[in-house]
Formats: sequence, structure tokens, C-alpha cells
Amino acid sequence: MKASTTHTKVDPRDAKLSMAYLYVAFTALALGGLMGLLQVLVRSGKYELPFGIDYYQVLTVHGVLLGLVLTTFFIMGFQTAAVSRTAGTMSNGARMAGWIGFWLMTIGTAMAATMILLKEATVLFTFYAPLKAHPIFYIGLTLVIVGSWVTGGALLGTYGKWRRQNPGKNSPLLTFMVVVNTVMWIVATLGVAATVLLQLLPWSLGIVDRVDVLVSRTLFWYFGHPLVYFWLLPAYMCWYAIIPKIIGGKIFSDSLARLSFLLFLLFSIPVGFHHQLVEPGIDPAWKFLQVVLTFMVIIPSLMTAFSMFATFEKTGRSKGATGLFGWAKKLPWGDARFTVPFIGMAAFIPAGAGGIVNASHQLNQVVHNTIWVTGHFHLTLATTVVLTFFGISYWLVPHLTGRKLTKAMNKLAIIQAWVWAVGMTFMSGAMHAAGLLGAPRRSAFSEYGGSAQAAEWIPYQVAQAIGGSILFIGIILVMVIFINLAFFAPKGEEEFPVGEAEAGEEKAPAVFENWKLWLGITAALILFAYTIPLIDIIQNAPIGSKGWQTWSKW
Ligand code: HAS
Ligand code: CU
Repeated sequence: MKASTTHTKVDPRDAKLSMAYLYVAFTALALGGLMGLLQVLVRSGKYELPFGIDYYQVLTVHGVLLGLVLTTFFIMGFQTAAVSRTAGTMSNGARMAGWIGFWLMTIGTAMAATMILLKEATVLFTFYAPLKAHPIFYIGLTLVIVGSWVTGGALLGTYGKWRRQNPGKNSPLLTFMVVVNTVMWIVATLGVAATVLLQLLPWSLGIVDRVDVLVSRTLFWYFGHPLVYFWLLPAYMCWYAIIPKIIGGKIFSDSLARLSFLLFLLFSIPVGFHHQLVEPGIDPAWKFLQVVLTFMVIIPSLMTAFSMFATFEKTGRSKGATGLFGWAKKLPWGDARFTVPFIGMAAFIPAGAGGIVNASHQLNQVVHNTIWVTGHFHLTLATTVVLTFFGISYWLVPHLTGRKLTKAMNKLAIIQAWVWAVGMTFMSGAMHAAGLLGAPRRSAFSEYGGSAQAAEWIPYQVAQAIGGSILFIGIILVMVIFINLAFFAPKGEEEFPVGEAEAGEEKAPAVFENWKLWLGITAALILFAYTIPLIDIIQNAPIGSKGWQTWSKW
């Protein structure tokens, strides 16, 4: 762990790159949040969108900006800073690659966003075929992914340099975690790159007439599930490696943390069928296999929960706590860097339980395509992950800009997180409940022409609107804090906290950094889970679908 303490500050040149990513991320948050407010108002049945703006267009902007842009840009910015802080300043070449990646991603985002605004790509964030978008939309997405590979390559290169300079040593924990997340991302994005380049783009350009919908959805979900762990793992980096330092404790077990990340690499990808459990055309035996693998990928999250409780308890006891829960009183509740991610962690208990419901083959039939699923990902992504990202920003942004998180901003940050928790309890709670009553997701209607069934859902949709409006206040607060920390907070030094393992802890086994082994097992599991079903899907393919544009045009 020594190397992690030698560089205590991110080099200003790397800080600039990291901040560039964060600016785009927070711009996406502000705009995407505004779209979310419009949606809950429309769904309440009491408001209509002005100027011919279409509900599904707003929904596409919302999903793309928050699900894809905010997350990917924040993660690239955070991971750049984390590697620079723990493995050392990037080389000029790596930093240049980081900038190239940043610009590719930003230009790609602008291209996709323009097409959505022109009503040429109202296809939602999953861009399922046979909904057909303008080719520039798909090219834009491709640039975002290629850009992320270039930046990912820069981070892997920096790790490689560290290893050459420190032979035989374990890499710093945060760098190790970034490497796992980057490798997982590269393997996963091959699926979405394949469907976009081989299927959707030629079809959208008119080179081919028809698209195989099931193949494209299967390739999408090969990517789509690891995508959600690509969002989650940076939050886990904070929980495992940063929170212990903030609360004045030690990392519970460096080896356990690494092992849980490796399990995510192995089991995140061969599980995409749990998004396709009600899809015809996939043999149930293979669905069952992927459900089993999905339950395997729950294990590293349970390990994380155990590890966090252990960290809290050990730290509390070392500060004199007694009794079963006495340690809870010793945690630094007044420190936003801890409390904000903690609220995210607490939300992950019901959020993860909901995920286990989704993944249960039979129960999926009850919830699939209902607004329950929307409730699920607003607890996982929009609460657990996003609150942790906010909590990270509250020290990372001032660290990178050479400013201080003031007492007033710290207080506002804690208020922000509580506002978020209350808003999300209303909104996500109502979504879960309405979903169980059968209310569909991805739908602009609220009353369905006065149907009695739909009337049951209305009170929940009003609750969603109340929750969504509270959340919008939360977005305004977080933007106030971000702008303050980036431009106006007093100059000073804010720590980039990095936790340390207990003195005398046994070193993690060297095999943990045997990437050939882990990549080999990952590939074997993917081939096992996907080869036969894909052959099946392709051999029994229907003629394919022409493109559909179901939305209103300007
Ligand atoms: Fe999911 C659908 C299954 C986790 C995101 N998920 C989605 C979609 C999104 C998403 C975006 O099997 C919708 C995609 C679309 O548009 O169609 N999900 C799971 C499972 C997990 C899971 C099994 N999901 C996530 C995470 C996400 C995310 C994480 C984003 C970040 N999900 C599904 C399934 C579907 C699905 C199906 C398809 C549904 C359908 O039919 O369409 C698991 O990874 C969850 C494991 C988590 C746990 C919780 C551990 C708890 C911890 C906290 C400890 C707390 C502490 C604090 C220490 C087992 C680590 C103490 C505090 C106190 C107050 C005491
Ligand atoms: Cu999934």
C-alpha cells in the first residue's frame, strides 16, 4: 500500500482532464434532471408538454443524458483522478490519449443529442430495434464508446507503467479496481459495438433493409447488464477504499475487496438474459443458466455489504463504542463525504432486494415491462450510485480545482442528500407499487381513455410527480454545490482520501493480478452462456424487421 501514500495530490495536468469529464457530467445532470421533472408532470395526467415536444423524445433525452452521459463521463473523470492519485501522474502520452478520448466522447454525445432534439432518434436509451434512428445517432454512440476505449487504454497504460516500476508488488487498491472496471467495460462494449456497427448502422443507412431484432437485443443486453456494474463499481471504490479513511478507520480487508471486484469481472457479463426472460426465441434452459449466473453476481454485493458493516463496526469499537449498535453513534454524521454515500448504501438494501426479485425467473413475469423496473433502477442507479457520485464530488471537485468544501456547503450537501432520499422514497416507492398493479413502463398515457384499471394507478402517478418535483429541488441544490466547488469556493487544499489496510494484514495473493487467468475465465463463461443460444437464435431467425418510426416528427 506504500505507493498509494506517496502521491497525495492529483497532478494539476491530470486534474484538468478529470475536471473536463466532470463538467460534461454535471451539465448532463442539470439537463437530464429537467427532463425528468417534465416526465413526472405529464404522467400525473395534469400537464401537457408545450411546443409540440413529444413525451418519448423527452424520455430519450432523460435516459441518454443521465443513464449514459452523466455516468460514463463522471466515471472516466473519477477513474482518471483515482489512478493519477494512487499509481502516479500519467505520462504525457497517456494524458494526451485521455484528452482524445474525452473529445471523441463529447463530439459523439453532441451528435447523438442533436439527432434526438431534431426528433430523428426518439428510441429511448436502450435504442431497441426495430425502432430506427438516424445514422448520425448511431455514429455518435460509436464515438462515445471508442472514446471511452481510448481513455480506458490510457488508464490501463498508467497501471502497466506502475507495474513495471514496482515489480512483484500488489498495485494500489484503487488502481486495481479501476483496472477491473475498465477491462469489464471493454469486454462488455464489444457487444453493443457489434450490434451498432454490424446491424443498426447499415440498416439505418439503408444498406440493408431488415434487422434481426432478437440478435440486436441479445447483443445489447450482453452489454446492458455489465453496464449497470460499470456504474456501480466506482461507487464500490468509494465505499471500500475511501470511506474507511473518511471515518477514521481502516479498510476491512484489502483482499476481500479485490476478490469481490474480480467476481464482478467474471459474472457481470454472462447474465444478459435476465433482461430477456419473457422474450420468445430464447430456449428456457439457457435463460435458467443465466439466472443461476445472475445469482452468482449477487455474491460480491453481499460481500460488500458485509465488509461495510465490518468497517463501520470495527471503526466504532476502536473509538470506544459498546453494545450491538453503539458503533453507529461514532460515525461522522456531520461529514457530507460520509453521510451522502451512506444514504446511497442504505438505499441499496431495498434496491438490491428488488433486483433479486427481477432476476427470479418466475417473478420476472410479474414485474417485466412494468414501472416497477423503473422504480428499481431509480433506487440502484439514481440513488445508490448517484448519491455516492455526489459524495465523491464534494471532495474531488475542490481537490482538483484547489478549493475547499466550506462548512456551509458541507451542510447544504447533507440537506441535498436528505431531499433526494425523501423525493426518491415517494417516486421510486410509487413506481414499485404501481408496477405491481400492472402499470406499464415507457408510456406517456396516464388514464388510458378512462379505463377502470388505469384509474387505480393515478394516485401513484401523483405520488411520482410529488417525488419527482422534490428530486428536482435536489438537482438544483447539487448544481449550486458543484458550481460553488468548481468556481467560487475559497482557495485551499481538500484531501483526496485513500484508505489503508490494517497494519500487518496479509498481502493479497499475486494471482489476483494474473489478468490472463481472469480474462480467460471471463471469456470461457461468456462462451458457455452465449454460444449455443446465439447459434440457435441465428439459425431460427425470422426474416427480420423493417425500421419503425413510431414517434411524431417536428
Ligand atoms: Fe438491475 C433491470 C436484476 C442491480 C440497474 N437494473 C435493471 C435496469 C437498470 C438496472 C437500469 O434480473 C433496467 C434496464 C432497462 O431499461 O430495461 N439488478 C438486478 C440484480 C441486481 C441488480 C440481481 N441494477 C442493479 C444495479 C443497477 C441496476 C446495481 C444500477 C446501478 N435488474 C435486474 C433484472 C432486471 C434489471 C433482472 C430486468 C428487469 C426486467 O424484467 O426488465 C443485483 O446486483 C443486486 C445485488 C445487491 C444487493 C444489495 C447489497 C447491499 C449493499 C448495501 C449495504 C449497506 C450498508 C449500509 C452497509 C444484494 C452492498 C447500512 C445501512 C443501514 C441503514 C443499515
Ligand atoms: Cu441486469
